Amino acid sequence: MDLSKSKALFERAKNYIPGGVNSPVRAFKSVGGHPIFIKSAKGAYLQDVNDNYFIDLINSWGPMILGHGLEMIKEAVYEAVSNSPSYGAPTEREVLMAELITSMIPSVEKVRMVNSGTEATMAAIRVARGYTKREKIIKFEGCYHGHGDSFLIAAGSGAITMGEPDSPGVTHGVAKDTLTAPYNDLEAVSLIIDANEGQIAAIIIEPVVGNMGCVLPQHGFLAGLRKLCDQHGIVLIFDEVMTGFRLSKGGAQELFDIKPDLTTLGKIIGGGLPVGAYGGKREIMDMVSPQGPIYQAGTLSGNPVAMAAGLAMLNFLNQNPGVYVQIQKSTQTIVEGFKENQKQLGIELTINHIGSMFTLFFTNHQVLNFEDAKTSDIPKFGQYFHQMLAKGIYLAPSQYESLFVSSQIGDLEIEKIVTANKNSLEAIFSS
Ligand code: HOZ
Repeated sequence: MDLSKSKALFERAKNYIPGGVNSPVRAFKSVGGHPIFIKSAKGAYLQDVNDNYFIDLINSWGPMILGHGLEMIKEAVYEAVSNSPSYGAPTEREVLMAELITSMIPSVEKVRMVNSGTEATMAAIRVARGYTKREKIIKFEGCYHGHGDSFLIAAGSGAITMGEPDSPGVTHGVAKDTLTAPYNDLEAVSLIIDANEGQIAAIIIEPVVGNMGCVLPQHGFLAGLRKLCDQHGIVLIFDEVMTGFRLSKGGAQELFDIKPDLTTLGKIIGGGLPVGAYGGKREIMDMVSPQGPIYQAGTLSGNPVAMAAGLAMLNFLNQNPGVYVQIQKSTQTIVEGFKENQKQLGIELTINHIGSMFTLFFTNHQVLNFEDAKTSDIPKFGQYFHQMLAKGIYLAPSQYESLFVSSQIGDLEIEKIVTANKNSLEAIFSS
């Protein structure tokens, strides 16, 4: 496969962009080689600058749930942009968006639009702190909530693979207010709360983790957190930047039937454009400026073009729940195919899977938390990644990420993915 143009672009980029990329995971550092530069995408396929085609199993880290190049998104964007791309003043689309989000996620009674998931999580903990008048937060090892200072403690995603889960530049003062517990360990959370009675403002969690690979909450874990938060007056924040509108119309919280106090959203609500949002209980959200004293603002928040794309996406998902059934079925078929491949090859690897998210871990250990995820054989994952890439399948370039299936992945693509998986595993494990 000719990747020469990507290689050349990466060399140029490294002169002017730190590490040659605008987000670390993309640099392929943990799998080796150089990133693939994309020039276009349609349906289930990405086209790179050398005109290679790849079946996309990242889908912009989640939001392209309906695949790429959708006419309805393009039309919405063209229509919005034909006026002015930004006013810095309220528009009707923001009202429509707030009405839609609150109707699809009932725990969100009021919502504030921002520009990314990172902004959403940073604002959510500020609001939780202002509301409770407490300073500490609890997060989970291997969970990633964007690059806000408070979250770069035992952080997942690129922070793991770049070897900096506790980033330099985060002050001791900030770090001491972030307490961490292992995912799926209710007892550890309870002990932390007891040791810091009356000081915990919020527990923030990915209700289904995407950022240490896909990791599922064990039965009773989320309900247990809800109970602990109620008992101790702690704000429960679900970071649904990846799972919102993906695992179901109402996100992971609908699937597991747990209502958080605050929810953070991102990616998908911009239909691929840069958007985030945070929202939740009226009583808490009414603390946000200008209604309340907790300050948070942004000129591009609720941007008309992003709102137009997001409205097209969310309206479609709201009116077509069959999409969820379809992508879950496709993902199930892929996962079953992978399991069958392993059986035939006599290999035992762990696959975590829920809805249209899944991760193949290069370990036979069950993966319930970050320590488990770290038992994965990372060099083997790197080999697998490149085997799959050479066969035209574009995976997340890190073991510690989830894969995302879109509705454009049909029988033909499923067959290609499953066959590529078999041939890739065979090549790795027979050498
Ligand atoms: N942190 C994102 C996934 N967990 C990756 C973002 C990107 O590189 O686009």
